[in-house]
Amino acid sequence: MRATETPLEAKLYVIPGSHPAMAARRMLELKGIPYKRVDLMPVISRGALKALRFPSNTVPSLVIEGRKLTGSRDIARELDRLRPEPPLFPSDPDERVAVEEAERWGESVLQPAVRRIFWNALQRDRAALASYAEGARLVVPIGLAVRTAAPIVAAEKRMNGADDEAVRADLGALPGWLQRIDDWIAEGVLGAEPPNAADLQIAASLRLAMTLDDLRPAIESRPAGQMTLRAIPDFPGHAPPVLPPAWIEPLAQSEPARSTR
Ligand SMILES: N[C@@H](CCC(=O)N[C@@H](CS)C(=O)NCC(=O)O)C(=O)O
Repeated sequence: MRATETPLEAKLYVIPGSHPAMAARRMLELKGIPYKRVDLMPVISRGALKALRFPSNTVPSLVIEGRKLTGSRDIARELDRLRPEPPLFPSDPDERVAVEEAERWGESVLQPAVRRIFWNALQRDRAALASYAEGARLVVPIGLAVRTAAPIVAAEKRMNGADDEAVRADLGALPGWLQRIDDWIAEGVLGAEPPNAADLQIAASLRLAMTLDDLRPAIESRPAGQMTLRAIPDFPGHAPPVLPPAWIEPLAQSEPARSTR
């Protein structure tokens, strides 16, 4: 915070391992806004946020200066309004349009796809769940939360449409999406320092994807993976390979080291 800036008070509601919630955390950190984090259990979070009268029942939800906001994109805009430096959006109108388009795509296409892949993978190996709650303060002990998580994981898989067919299609589309992100980096829409709102939106999803050993090799060595690690260096959680090898094949073929391009 600069000497002339008024202190801001913020409380951020998250679910451990939530990628859009991580995007919001990084926005607050980059702007130097201290915040209290409230960790919620998935599914149960919905009732809690509704009872707290947020505009919607998903995380990230934020209370700042007495205002209640839900959604990573709304939060980015409000934080830029309250604390303009460093900006999350470019001041040049054309550049802003490009960043907003990448941000919108990141939220509406990549974010739900990574969520589907995540819940499908975690249903195959629930033991990995505990690693995503590292450092979280839940109302029940983490061990107990994980041991009793089967209905929650099943509900997430159902609510997010994370069935095998959808996830296989997501994995088939992922190489093209990674190329699209690499292209945005080459064009300068993404990848500058400090990260903009689209960097954080997209990096949060790729960072969660990189906690899955099935996906990390295809992402980490590309410009998209490097941008991700710069924008979001730390993300709790790790899942060993669990997805059927045939599903990963399109991704393995797209790994730069094996590419013929
Ligand atoms: N697109 C919204 C979506 C947020 C969203 O769906 N968040 C998930 C966690 S990643 C959530 O709150 N899910 C409720 C639940 O898991 O019960 C955003 O970017 O803020």
